[in-house]
Amino acid sequence: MELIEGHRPVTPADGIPVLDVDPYDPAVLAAPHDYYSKLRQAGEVVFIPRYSVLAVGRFATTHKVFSDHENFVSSRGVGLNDFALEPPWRPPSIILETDPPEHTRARRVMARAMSPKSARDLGEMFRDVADRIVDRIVAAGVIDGVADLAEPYPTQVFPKAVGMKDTNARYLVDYGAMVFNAIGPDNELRRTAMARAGEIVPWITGACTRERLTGDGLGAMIYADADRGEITHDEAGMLVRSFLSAGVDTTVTGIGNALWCLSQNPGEWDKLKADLSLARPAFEEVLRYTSPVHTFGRTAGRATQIAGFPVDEGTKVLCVLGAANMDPDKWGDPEVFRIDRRPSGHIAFGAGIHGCVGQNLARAELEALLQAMVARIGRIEPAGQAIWRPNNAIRALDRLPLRLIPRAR
Ligand code: OVV
Repeated sequence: MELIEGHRPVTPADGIPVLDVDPYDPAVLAAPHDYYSKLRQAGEVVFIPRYSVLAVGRFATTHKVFSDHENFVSSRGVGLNDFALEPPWRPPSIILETDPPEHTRARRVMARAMSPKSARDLGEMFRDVADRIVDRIVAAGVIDGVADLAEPYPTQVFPKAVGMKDTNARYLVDYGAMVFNAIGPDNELRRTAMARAGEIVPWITGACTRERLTGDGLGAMIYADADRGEITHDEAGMLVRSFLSAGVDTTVTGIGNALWCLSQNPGEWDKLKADLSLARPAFEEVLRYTSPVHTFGRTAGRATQIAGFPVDEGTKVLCVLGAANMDPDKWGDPEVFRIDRRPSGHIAFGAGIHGCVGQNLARAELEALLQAMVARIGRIEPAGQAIWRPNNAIRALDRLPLRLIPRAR
């Protein structure tokens, strides 16, 4: 049978609305909100003929499908390719692209490495690096929020946290772009990112070996679990690869998006300056408002249903997290960025057994950074046009010109 984007084409059940849109058109990826509202308005679940997939974007339904690991599996890939039909571009992740019971062991090991205590222990290092970088950008005055802050900070602190002996910020960011573009169709974005694979993948694979890791980082914790027999040593290497796949581009994006939100909403920045305890809630609102991971998929592992409509086994379902986090039925006024909204239950980190296992670290990184910024910056002003960097799974900025006005001391 002819496959579409590596999966079996489906015939949608009677009554499922058809949405004639290309969610992976760079123009849609750069400005997705019109697509998000059409998706939510069309129905509980829609059929997108261009890719022969179902898609969900209303909050309740997206949450339900995304966390229903029994009916909607991850082991067949969280992108358009069905790993049961075609081999994936790299050996599948043993945490992202697996189901229980295999998933459970890997998850336990990773959850321990990135526990709240682990995040607390890393706080001082995060603060030191944040202080140094923010000193530098305040002195510069006019900066690119992406090149001068969003990329340098995570690409310094995260390899340190993992315990990488040698690192390469560009490779880490570009590997992230490959991993996340690979979630989408075989389009220009994916092909351009993948063109770098020959150079980057061997470097990444090498960086995951025990010899290239210090004895005191998160990577060493994973290998120690292998020594104890909880996982194999090969699996430890695969989990270190997961750190490098999921830990860099996501936080780079979260930081860029946070700077964008705060520069566009000076009143919210003032609120944060007046009350630093809003640093964490502010980041949650950035996550809800911008959904750094905008879309991940699932595959119906058996015949099932969505909102009462029958769904065939093998159906790919796009879970549009960005649309769900902007659903007015859930949030009332989703278009308003309010740092004290406390949007508990947003699904920017996903939900259920696959919910982001690194979220404690992401929050700790952002808290340290926002603290360093509040201590030194009075105002953050746009200094030119913000430009988005389209990616099949991530909503990230490419350029963010900013003017930083130092805080009066
Ligand atoms: C893109 C992504 C997200 C989460 C986990 C992984 C990758 C992984 O490689 O495990």
